[in-house]
Amino acid sequence: MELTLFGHPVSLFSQKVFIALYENEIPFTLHEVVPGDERDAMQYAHLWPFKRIPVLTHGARSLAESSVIVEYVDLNFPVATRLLPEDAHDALEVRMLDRAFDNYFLVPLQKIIGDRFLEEQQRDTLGVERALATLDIAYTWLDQLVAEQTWAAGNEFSLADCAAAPALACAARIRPTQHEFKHLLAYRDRLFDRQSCKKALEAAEPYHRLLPLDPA
Ligand SMILES: N[C@@H](CCC(=O)N[C@@H](CS)C(=O)NCC(=O)O)C(=O)O
Repeated sequence: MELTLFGHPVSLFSQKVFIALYENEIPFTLHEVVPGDERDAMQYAHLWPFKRIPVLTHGARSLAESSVIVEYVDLNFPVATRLLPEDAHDALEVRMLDRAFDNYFLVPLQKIIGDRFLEEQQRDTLGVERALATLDIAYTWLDQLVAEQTWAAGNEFSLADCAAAPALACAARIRPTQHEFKHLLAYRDRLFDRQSCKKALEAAEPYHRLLPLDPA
């Protein structure tokens, strides 16, 4: 049974899933859809009416939400690198970190970039300021988290790192990191050197010139 992913190389949440799939060389077919494109969304809106990507299909089953998709793949495919630890408490820690990368990096980044597409009078200046403040807190939090460990949840690469790579790549453009965050920068280098992350992030590069990614 084939895995089909509705997603796009430039979509941050799709990148999280690409990294997980590349990490264990799990074959899949990418059904490329442009995020926010109404015509494209009609191809998967029957599966997920929120019209957000990524959406995965596997036989008769369909799943949405990037973290859930990664967990599904991790559960159902024999893998070399488990992205969720077997131990239930360790798995909770990974899920918590994954939520932090989504909610305090990716969502604020979406807010900042999304706002730049709006007409002047529609813009949400306060919302963008809050998103930038959240990113600054997230940088400080992450710098401490990775001060003495290789990956977000310790010594094993996990779902949390799959979320961290697109988050840090995009944040580096919108909110360039100050040099004082040396642990974070070293962690980011480790992520960017990892084959699965490199592949997913490089695939997004050609699309970046289409997006308003200037530093805030
Ligand atoms: N919580 C969702 C977020 C998905 C999401 O926001 N995807 C963006 C692309 S990165 C999207 O589909 N945007 C289209 C839109 O907002 O219309 C997940 O983890 O998959």
